[in-house]
Amino acid sequence: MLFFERSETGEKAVLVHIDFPESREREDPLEFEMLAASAGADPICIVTGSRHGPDPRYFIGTGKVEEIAAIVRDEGAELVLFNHGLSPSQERNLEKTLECRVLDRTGLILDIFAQRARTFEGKLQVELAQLQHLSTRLVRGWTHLERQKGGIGLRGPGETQLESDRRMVRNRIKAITRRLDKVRKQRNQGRRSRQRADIPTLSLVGYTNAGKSTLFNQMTESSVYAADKLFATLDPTLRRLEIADVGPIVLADTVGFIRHLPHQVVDAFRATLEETREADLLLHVVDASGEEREENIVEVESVLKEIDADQIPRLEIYNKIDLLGLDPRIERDELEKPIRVWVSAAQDQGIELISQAISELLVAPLVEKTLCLKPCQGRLRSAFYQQSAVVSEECLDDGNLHLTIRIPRKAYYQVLKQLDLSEDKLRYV
Ligand SMILES: Nc1nc2c(ncn2[C@@H]2O[C@H](COP(=O)(O)OP(=O)(O)OP(=O)(O)O)[C@@H](O)[C@H]2O)c(=O)[nH]1
Ligand SMILES: [Mg+2]
Repeated sequence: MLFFERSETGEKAVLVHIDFPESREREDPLEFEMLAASAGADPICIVTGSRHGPDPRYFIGTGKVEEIAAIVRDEGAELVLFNHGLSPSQERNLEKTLECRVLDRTGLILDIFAQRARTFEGKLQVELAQLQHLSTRLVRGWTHLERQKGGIGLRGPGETQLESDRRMVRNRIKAITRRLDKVRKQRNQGRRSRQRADIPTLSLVGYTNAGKSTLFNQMTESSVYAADKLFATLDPTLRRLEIADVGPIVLADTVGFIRHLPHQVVDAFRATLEETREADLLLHVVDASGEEREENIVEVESVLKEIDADQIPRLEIYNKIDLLGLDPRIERDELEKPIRVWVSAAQDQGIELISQAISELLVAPLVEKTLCLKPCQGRLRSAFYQQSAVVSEECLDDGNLHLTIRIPRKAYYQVLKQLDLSEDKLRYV
């Protein structure tokens, strides 16, 4: 057990972290401390231990339960936080014995989400996830809600408080789901019109606290909430900006990833991830100074795979180089393609290199060709003129025409499609 220096602001909390040496999913006690602080709790100490597997009744052994109960009593703690998922009955048994509120890792993360959500959609999503988490905990014997005497009009004839609580939760879940569907439809329409306008969308992704929002601010010179807290951003925040040689793009800031994100939460944040899934380019922001750098990269990559975003081209942004004493630079592969940009978002170092790399990656490859057109292909000729794609033309004696064009690949294929032509029907010089 380890006592912390205290800030004495939030709710006094005892943290519990158990190591399961045989399990693959090992949580990090330091990250847990940051999570607790991000939720606004005031951690007074962390109780650690090691087990082969969780105890079915209390998750931890009875010896540990007594140890924690003593701390709760002596220190007047208001909250016990577990760095693990607890079953509803474990949570209930612990609350009864410790005589104190108990929150598991999912509950803790949801609480942070609830405090940070900014947009209507984000708030709805968090509430939904919280209700879903709560509904599994509304079972007989849940003492907090089982007040036998309910108010008039609060319950139907013969209905217990528990049943009416359940019904209320169910109805609320339905109502929120309906509203979310509506909000999502509207957002999809926004996305579709962006696609029609052919504006490339870039999404900042990365482990929580990597510096995505700070970078987003630097790139857009807007002020989005950035803070040294986990999950500072919850809603996809979109801004339009101009990139040289590319034109307008839409940049999206997204919620940070974290190891073992509880599944309810992943579902709840599908909207944020959907935005990512449809991006043209992902900027993967990495805290280059972080001790867990490699593990975090692997974690982010695996989440991207989970949401089917692993095929999207990637540019890595290694951030916080000021802490490593490095200079900003673009790192390239053997074909000179930018793969990684080293920057400091907070110190405004290397931001222009990011724009340069984006521009190199996004500028459409050009088609530069000379076509031999027959006199009957006048429509094709004028279509290229309409696109300002014609560099020169030369009339031949046989009535044919040599047309030299220079046009972005995408526009080239659009022209062919418009005229219902396939490439192999054309003659090149
Ligand atoms: N030293 C240093 N700190 C940085 C740099 N960029 C960001 N930070 C700090 O890192 C912390 C996290 O930054 P955010 O921009 O909120 O991180 P984020 O990735 O958006 O985090 P979430 O939204 O929580 O996922 C803040 O305290 C920033 O000031 C940098 O280049 N150097
Ligand atoms: Mg952020």
